[in-house]
Amino acid sequence: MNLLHAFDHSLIGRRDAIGLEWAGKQFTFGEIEARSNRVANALRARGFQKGDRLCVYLANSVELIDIFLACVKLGVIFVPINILYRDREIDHITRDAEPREVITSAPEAPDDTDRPYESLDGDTPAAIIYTSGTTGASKGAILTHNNFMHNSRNLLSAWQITDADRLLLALPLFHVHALGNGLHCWLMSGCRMRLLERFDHRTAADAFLDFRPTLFFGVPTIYVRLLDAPPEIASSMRLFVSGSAPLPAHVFEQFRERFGHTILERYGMTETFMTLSNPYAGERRAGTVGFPLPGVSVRIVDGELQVKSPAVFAGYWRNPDATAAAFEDGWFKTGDLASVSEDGYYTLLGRKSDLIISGGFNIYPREIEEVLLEQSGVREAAVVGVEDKVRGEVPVAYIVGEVSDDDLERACRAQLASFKVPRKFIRVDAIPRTALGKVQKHLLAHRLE
Ligand code: MCA
Ligand code: AMP
Repeated sequence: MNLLHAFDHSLIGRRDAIGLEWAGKQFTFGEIEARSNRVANALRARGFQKGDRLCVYLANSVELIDIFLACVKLGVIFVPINILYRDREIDHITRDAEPREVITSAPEAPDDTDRPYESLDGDTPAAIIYTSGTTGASKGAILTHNNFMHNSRNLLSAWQITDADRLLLALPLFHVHALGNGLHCWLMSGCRMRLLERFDHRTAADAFLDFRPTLFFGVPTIYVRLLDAPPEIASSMRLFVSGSAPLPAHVFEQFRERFGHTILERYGMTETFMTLSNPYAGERRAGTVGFPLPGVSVRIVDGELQVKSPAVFAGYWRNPDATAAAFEDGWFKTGDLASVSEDGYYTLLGRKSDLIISGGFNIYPREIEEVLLEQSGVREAAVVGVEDKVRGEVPVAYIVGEVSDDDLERACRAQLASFKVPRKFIRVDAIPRTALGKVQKHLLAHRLE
C-alpha cells in the first residue's frame, strides 16, 4: 500500500466534497485529483521517473499541493526548500539532492487528466526534507510513504480527526509540521482545509472568524501572537495543537484563560515524525509532551530520548556515515534530553547540541558562525540563542575583530534566511574557551538588554 491508496479515501471517495479553500477559491477533492494528474502527466512528459528528485522552492499554494500529489503518483521524490533560504542554502540542497529539475514557479500542465499509474510500495521514498546539521550543512532526511502514513494515521486516531473537521493551515509546507501533520491529516481524513500562504498575526483573527475552523496546528510563536486576538476566534474550535518548540507554561495558561481551550502539546522531529503527544481525552499537562503515540517506542539513554517506530526515516540521503551515527542498536538518537514522570508524562529538558529554535525554525549556530568568519576583520565568532518573548529564542553573535555591524548584517542577510540573521552583534576581546579550545557558550551573556 502506498500513500495514494490512503488519499483515495478523499480524492476519489469524496470527489464532490469541497476539500480545499485557497486564495478565496474552493476546490473539490475531484478537482484536486484532476489538477495533480495534469501536473503528474506534465512531469512524466519532461522525463521524470520513479526515484527522480524534484526540488520545489514555492510558498504555500494550491500549486504546491498539486506538485506534491503529482510526485506521490509518479514515485518522484519531493524535495521542498524553505522559501526563506538564500543562494548559499539553496545551492547546498540542489547540489546534494541532484534533482532532475528545480521548480520556482507553478508549472504549465497539459489538459490530460488521467491518473498515471506507477507501481509503488510503502518503502518508496516520498520526500527528502533537509534538516539543519550540526556541521553547518543540512542533511536530507529520506521519508517514505510508510513513514508519512504511519504518522498521519496515528494523528487521526489520537486527535480524533474526521471528515467533519475544518483545518486552518498556516504553517509552511516545506517542513514536516505542515506537510506530514497538516496536509496528510487533511488528505487522509477528507476534511476541509483552508490553506494560508503564511501565518500573519495582523490578519490571523480574520481567517479564524471567516473560516470557522475546528482544528489548528501551530508553533509556540503563533500561540503567543494569538493571545492578542479576540476570544471569538476559538468559538468554532475543537482542538489547538502546538509543537516544533517548547510551549512556555505561562502561554499555555494564558491561552486557556482567554480562549477556554487547553492546547495539546506534542513532540516530533523530521527524522521521526510525531513521537510523543499529550492525550486528547485525558489531562493535557503544561510543560510536558505527554506519552508515546501508538506503535512508537521510546527510551532514555544517558538523558537522551531515543526512538524506534515505523515512522522513523530511512536514513540521510547519500550519507551513510551520518545515518550510522544517528542510530544506536536500531534506536534513533534524537539529541533531545528528556525525563519521564511516575505517571508516564515525558518532559523535554533541552538539546545535547546548541540548536536554537526561533519561531519554530531550527538554527545551528555553526552555520552563522561560518558566514561571519568569512568576513574580513572577523577573527572569532560565536553565536548563541537568547530568550525572546515572541520567538522563544533569537540568535545573537559575539565577535572578536574590527568590522562594522552594518557590514556583518548585510553579509548575513545576503547569505542566510532572515530568521538566522543575528539580532545583535556584540564585540568582545576574546571568546571564552576551555583548555582544549572548545567555546564555552554558557559563559557568554544569555539575555539581551
Ligand atoms: C517567517 N517569515 C516569513 C515566513 N515566516 N516570511 C515569509 N514567509 C513565511 N512563511 C519571516 C518574516 O519575513 C520576518 O523576517 C520574520 O520571519 C518574522 O516574521 P513575523 O511576521 O514577525 O512573524 P512572527 O509573528 O514572528 O511569526 C513567524 C512564524 C514563522 C509565522 C511563527 O516563524 C513560522 O511560520 N514558523 C513555523 C516554522 C515551522 O513550521 N517549523 C516546523 C519545523 P524579518 O525578521 O527579516 O522581518 S519542526 C518540524 O517540522 C518538526 C517535525 C516538528 O516537531 O514540528
Ligand atoms: P526539526 O529538526 O526541524 O524536525 O525539529 C525537531 C526539533 O524540534 C526536535 O528535535 C526538538 O528539539 C524540537 N521540538 C519539536 N517539538 C517540540 C516540543 N513540543 N517541545 C520542545 N521541542 C520540540
